[in-house]
Amino acid sequence: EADVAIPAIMNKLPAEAHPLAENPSEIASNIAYHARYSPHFSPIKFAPEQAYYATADSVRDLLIQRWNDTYFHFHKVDPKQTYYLSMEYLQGRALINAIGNLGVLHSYAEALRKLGNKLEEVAEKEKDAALGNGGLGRLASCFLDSMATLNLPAWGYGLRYHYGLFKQQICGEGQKEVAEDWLEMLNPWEIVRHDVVFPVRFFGHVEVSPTGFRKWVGGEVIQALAYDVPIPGCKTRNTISLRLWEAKAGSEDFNLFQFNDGQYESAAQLHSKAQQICAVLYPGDATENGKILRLKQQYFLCSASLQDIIARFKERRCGQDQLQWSEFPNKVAVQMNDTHPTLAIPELMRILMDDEGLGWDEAWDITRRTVAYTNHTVLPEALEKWSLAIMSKLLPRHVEIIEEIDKRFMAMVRSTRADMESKVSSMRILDYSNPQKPVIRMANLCVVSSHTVNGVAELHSNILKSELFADYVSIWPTKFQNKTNGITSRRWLHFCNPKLSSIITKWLKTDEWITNLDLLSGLREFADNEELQAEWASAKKANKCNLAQYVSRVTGVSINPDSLFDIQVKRIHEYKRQLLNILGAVYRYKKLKEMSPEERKETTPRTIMLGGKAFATYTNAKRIVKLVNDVGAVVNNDPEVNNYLKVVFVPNYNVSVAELLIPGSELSQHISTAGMEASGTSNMKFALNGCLIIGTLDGANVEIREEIGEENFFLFGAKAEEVSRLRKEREDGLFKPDPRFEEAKQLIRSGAFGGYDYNPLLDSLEGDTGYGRGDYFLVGHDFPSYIDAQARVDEAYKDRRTWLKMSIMSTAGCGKFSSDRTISQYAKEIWNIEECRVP
Ligand code: NBG
Repeated sequence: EADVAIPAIMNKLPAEAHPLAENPSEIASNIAYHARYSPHFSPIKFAPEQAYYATADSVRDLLIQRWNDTYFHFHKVDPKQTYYLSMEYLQGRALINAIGNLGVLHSYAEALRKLGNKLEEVAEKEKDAALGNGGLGRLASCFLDSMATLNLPAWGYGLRYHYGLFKQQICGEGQKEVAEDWLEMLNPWEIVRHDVVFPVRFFGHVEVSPTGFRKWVGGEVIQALAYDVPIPGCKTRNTISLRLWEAKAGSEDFNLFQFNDGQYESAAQLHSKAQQICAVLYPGDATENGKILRLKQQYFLCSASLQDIIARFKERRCGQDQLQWSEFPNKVAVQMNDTHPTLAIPELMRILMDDEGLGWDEAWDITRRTVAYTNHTVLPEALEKWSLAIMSKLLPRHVEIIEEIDKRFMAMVRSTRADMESKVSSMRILDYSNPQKPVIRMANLCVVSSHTVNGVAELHSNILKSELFADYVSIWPTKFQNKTNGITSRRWLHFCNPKLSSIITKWLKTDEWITNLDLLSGLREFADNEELQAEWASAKKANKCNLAQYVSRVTGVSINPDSLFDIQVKRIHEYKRQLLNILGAVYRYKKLKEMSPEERKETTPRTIMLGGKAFATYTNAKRIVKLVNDVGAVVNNDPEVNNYLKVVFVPNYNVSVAELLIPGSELSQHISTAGMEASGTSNMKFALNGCLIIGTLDGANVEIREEIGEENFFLFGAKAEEVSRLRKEREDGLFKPDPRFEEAKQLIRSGAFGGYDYNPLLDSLEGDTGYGRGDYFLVGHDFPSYIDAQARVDEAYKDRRTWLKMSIMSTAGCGKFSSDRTISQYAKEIWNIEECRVP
């Protein structure tokens, strides 16, 4: 009772609204006001959950004011503006980030204290906005933070999924997926814009007028309704928008006659179709229905966003007699985050030609100058291909436009580059290699139609230029760029690791590093300093204890905060090689078992933590999750070794879990097969928090190692340029497995970790099974050098001072990996936009 009643202090405080309060007393009375008059709860409660909503409501007032100021300022100045189109955003929690960026974190903490609550406890009540799946979605969220902080006129567009991806539960069978209920309670961070609604058509047919004018008609029309999530910049008033579209049907689509006749389902048919569109991220696409739904989602995002962009372009030009469409690319930059928003290309063409009456050449010139494409993967199975048949059914007019782009592209190559005739069939957009089932290659459509194509780390961009897109490079040598990914230092150091953050501020004598991460290099001169090392170690220890508590709460496993915390968290995928990690853990277990008690005491105690979601239909990934859990169950309960080794699977990895894991980590694993991880961004987050990396020369690891120094990085494994030769050797039977690799596999096959049949999973590491390409990911080849690198880790950890120095050097070398750096490069080198700061 005591903690649910309104605390006396709240009755003493005037429950007045001071919407723009920034001092603790006014904030407290503002929170009290929202607790009483916001209608979400029965009135007398003020437990942390209600306190969270009242607090969020009060922060929202601040955000809305700044959002309005920003919108009007952009409207007045009318700068060129970027629109970032992404199917995914992994926003995580918003409260601490918002009050932190607004510069009122301490005032809010104080205000809540006055009201008898703790900010950390209140903040814990927020559910993660998990509208994404992995690095690509989190990158989009980091980018928004940087766009706002850099005062750039830039916005994000996405979809408002009701159930996100899924929530991962771990049970005896391994991973279980359940719907993510992040919207179950109200979401205080969104503002519904009932006046921003656009119609989006599906199916139907193309009508041709007597003058040859083409128009798409009929089919079903769903409404896109805008929800704005304000994104505050750090140390600025600028607050931009993440506009999320919700699908709905109108009252005119509700058949009252049928409903009263008892035909409830058919009466509200369109309403239920609308609901399907924003139900979940990446619905299963094994069936044709599933494919149509995914394509609907993609088109829904593109069409609604482009209509909105065009409406704004017109609004800012109202009063002008004639719209200068050629001005459009000077005012609008559209960035496609991977191929999911590719339909923005034919949609812009369609609107310009069919609705605005422009001719092909003019529409094409505008489109090409407007759109740019970021590639995030070279995995062939991840490069989207859509069946022409399905696309024709759902978007008949867009297929005409895509066919025309394809035709003109081929004609251009043939007329200007006769030498490339043999390449035309692989470069063109439509793929007729199976004439019964032609497909549209979305990446090819992006490359042909964009003014700029970029990769996300040096190595990845080079692979794009020399392999995946090599033929296009010979046609358009200047179209391809690199933009190495980055992360926001606000969320990924300053807010998630306040202890380390204060130490850094103290030693650098400024907190400027929060918006100028290069300043971290100033820590290098103190890397040997004993006092800094002691402070550094004590912050790490506190974060480890915090993490240990969490792990014990969610898994029941108690872990030793003095052991080496070794973490690998990311989506489960064979190329990311969680299997290498767990085989290494099994090998370590076996060696510990073989040791005498005295010998064991000489080893470095380890806690190996893994986490990540496996896609629901990806069998081997799910087997890996189960294997980690099964190995943990045996190792953690083995009294002979469990003081020296624990293996823990951390369930439901998401942004908030990352915010706990990363500050408490000492070693993290980024061990993908070289050439396969486009960049990785968690590698940057770990390194920034003083965690050392064991990794391959892949993705951004290469640049991280360059920046922090090779002596501070545990390197192993094949290099990207060796991979195809090694695969060939493997196919030719020339591969000789290391006995340690055989031992580890054998122990699993022997049933030491329970009765589940892991043979199919392990077989993927042998001959011609799994991917059908026998250990395609080269786990066997890299295993011995991985084990050797792990031995170097164990040794290094015993030398506390050297380890601390390496840890400080990691943080100090991470300046380059600020998303502020990445976004300023996009702004200058791709978007051509400039700062537009609210006065
Ligand atoms: C992912 C890559 C990561 C990369 C992120 C962000 C996709 C398709 N790609 O390596 O696998 O860090 O994108 O660029 O999700």
